[in-house]
Amino acid sequence: MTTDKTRLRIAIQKSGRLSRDSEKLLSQLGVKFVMRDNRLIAHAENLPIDILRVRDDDIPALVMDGIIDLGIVGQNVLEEVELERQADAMPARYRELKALGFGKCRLSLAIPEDEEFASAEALDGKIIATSYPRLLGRYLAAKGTSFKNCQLNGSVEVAPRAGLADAICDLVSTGATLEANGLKEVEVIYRSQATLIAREQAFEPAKQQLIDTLMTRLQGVLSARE
Ligand code: PRT
Ligand code: ZN
Repeated sequence: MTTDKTRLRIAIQKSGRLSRDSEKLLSQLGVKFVMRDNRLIAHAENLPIDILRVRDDDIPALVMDGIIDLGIVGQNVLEEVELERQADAMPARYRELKALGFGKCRLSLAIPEDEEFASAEALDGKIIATSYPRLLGRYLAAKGTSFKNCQLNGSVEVAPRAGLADAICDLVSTGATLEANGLKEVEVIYRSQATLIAREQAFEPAKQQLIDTLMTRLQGVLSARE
């Protein structure tokens, strides 16, 4: 299956914490589609829309490069990629159309539960394991502090016990993962939820009209939830 450029392309997470809510939201916006297990692309049956299912980490760059028109992604991933691309002088612009109210979590500093926490500044020069070194770096830099990066894209919570890091900076929702690993949350550095983004470049009139229709419906869906 291929996708044609005149159709509106929307990227969502293929399989993960945002997938079900993203698919549900598209249905609520009146987009009719059938997701076949492993397919990358689903063509909407009733509108000129193609849905692309990819890793969440790939969504920001696809939108920033203008390859995809719209994307649904966590603000945490979006801003981390934005900072990374800015540092690499790559296209990093997009429009945030609407925060969606699901996928809520916080990015927090956590340390072994038997250790005292004075302040984020007291972590200066310590090794911190994280998948979000740029968000963490920005937060600490604003406090005049720096850290040694231990980049892990999974199993971040085991790093202190494994002797790899002094602290971690990871996503938290219930706190159960931290607790199970003998860690305590000491400072929230960023709050996140899923958000709808659009590429920066203007759309041709037909696509823009379709987006306007979807946005009007989205307002309705979000206010009905309140
Ligand atoms: O395969 P792909 O790359 O697409 O998926 P992924 O494994 O990178 O991402 P996924 O599906 O785990 O998360 C997608 C997005 O969901 C994240 O980028 C966040 O925006 C959002 N989200 C919301 C979360 C959580 N809540 C969350 N709790 N992402 C991850 N977690 C993890 C966290 O990393 C930790 O391991 O859940 C654990 C903590 O949960 P609690 O409940 O024990 O505190
Ligand atoms: Zn991912």
